[in-house]
Amino acid sequence: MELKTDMSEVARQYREDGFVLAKSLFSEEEVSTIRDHFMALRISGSFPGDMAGIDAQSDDPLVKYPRMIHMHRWDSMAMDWLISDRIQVWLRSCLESEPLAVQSMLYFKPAGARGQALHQDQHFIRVDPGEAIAAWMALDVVDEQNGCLQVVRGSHKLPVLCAEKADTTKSFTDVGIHVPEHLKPEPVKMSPGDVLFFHGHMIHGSFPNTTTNRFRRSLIGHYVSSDAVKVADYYHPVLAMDGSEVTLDDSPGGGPCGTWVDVDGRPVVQVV
Ligand SMILES: O=C(O)CCC(=O)C(=O)O
Repeated sequence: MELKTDMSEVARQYREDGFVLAKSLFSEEEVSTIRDHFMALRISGSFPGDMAGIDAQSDDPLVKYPRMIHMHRWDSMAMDWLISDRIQVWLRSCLESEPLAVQSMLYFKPAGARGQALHQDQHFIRVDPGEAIAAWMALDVVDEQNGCLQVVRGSHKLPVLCAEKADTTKSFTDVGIHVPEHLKPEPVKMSPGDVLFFHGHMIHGSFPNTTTNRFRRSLIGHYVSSDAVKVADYYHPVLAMDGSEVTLDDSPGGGPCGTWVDVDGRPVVQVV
């Protein structure tokens, strides 16, 4: 008997925790086609945006397998996935409105690769008004050993926090945010074809891939809600879910951000 997902429960969980997991949204066969396609592309040469955030002087496995960015602008498989019906259904339930697509990415994260410091996507996307959301699909079994996604449950209720210098021995990006002791990141173990949907304010990132022989590949889409008027320049052109372009204004970077302050012995965020 086919078990139907209760989409009102999906919406409730997303609002409560800032993320929700869609198990087996794509089949093993679909995932293996996507994985083979992007591995072949990666091995074939370089693409715009390849080395973003990576120190090319280091002997880093990510220099050999840098992430791909905005592939949907030149690759139909990426576009098909980004605006696929199954992704749309979950996005609509989480956002409770129509989504607009702003980015695709593919992380290869080979054995030994650094992770990405904890951050909030809204720091980069700057959607205004409205909210950002990510769809993060595992292309391998992902666990703590190969550097699965780490999420801070409930942190989507925080404002955008001020970026600080990240530890670049563990992160390929050099900015991250400080997370106080009481907000522990938790690992999200996933199987190929599972998709994690998470809020643009939710603190997330990943730790290094400490295995010697396993990739941690993931296909990622970023979206904003259709009440958006502005997004950061980098995310244009913005697409409706039928692939047509939607005109939004540029959102300036460097808006207000929050820092942790101590109030009566409790850490709280103060926006400056
Ligand atoms: O996959 C990762 O390690 C981080 C991905 C991420 O930060 C994102 O998709 O926004």
